[in-house]
Amino acid sequence: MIRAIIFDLDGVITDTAEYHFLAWKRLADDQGIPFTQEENDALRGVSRRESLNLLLKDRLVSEAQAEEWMERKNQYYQVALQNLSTADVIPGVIDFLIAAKTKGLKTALASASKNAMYVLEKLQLQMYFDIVCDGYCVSNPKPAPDLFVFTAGRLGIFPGDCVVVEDAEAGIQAARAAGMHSIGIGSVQRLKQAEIVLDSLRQISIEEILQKF
Ligand code: B16
Ligand code: MG
Repeated sequence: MIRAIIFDLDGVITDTAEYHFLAWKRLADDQGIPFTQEENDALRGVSRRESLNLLLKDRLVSEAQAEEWMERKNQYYQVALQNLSTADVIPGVIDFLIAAKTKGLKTALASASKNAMYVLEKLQLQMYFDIVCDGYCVSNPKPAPDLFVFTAGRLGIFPGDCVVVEDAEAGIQAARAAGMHSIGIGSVQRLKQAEIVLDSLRQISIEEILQKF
């Protein structure tokens, strides 16, 4: 029986993917590395380190350089985040969170981002989540199940009684590896491993989720 819904942040609650892209693009331009919007799609949901690896392809950089580049990208990203406001919450999300609470479900945020707390504050959504787990909570990023298993542990709920809402292929793989149910938000092609794929949380009710799982 479903007792908790675990939400990814970027791509599910808000769309900061464009800000991530612009920050990586600026870093790539600084360093003379070609990087396109299409290539950015592969960075969805993966950690900062893995994002850098994908951007570098087979280019080699020293560890010190990699650290400095990730830090610089993060500074560019954080400047962009200053513009974030309540208007950036994806439509339907707040109604869905309220409906989940009304049905007595636990709600958690589980994001790979180390900026998740700040983003949540800017969106003024902290009060809708029982707990928040971010990129500081575990060392093995998605597609490893660690973040979701950690989140279920903190909620005190069996993984099989959790539904994960994710926009990234790596996130759906992590949910499956954790033994959780999964709802993908986005293209069926990208999220074919999810049990349900939707364009928006407005397309499903909490009652339907409880019936389905
Ligand atoms: P940061 P999510 C992920 O957030 C983003 O989708 C991904 O593009 C980013 O690289 C990752 O967080 C790490 O973010 O650099 O802010 O720590 O989708 O798991 O909410
Ligand atoms: Mg995401």
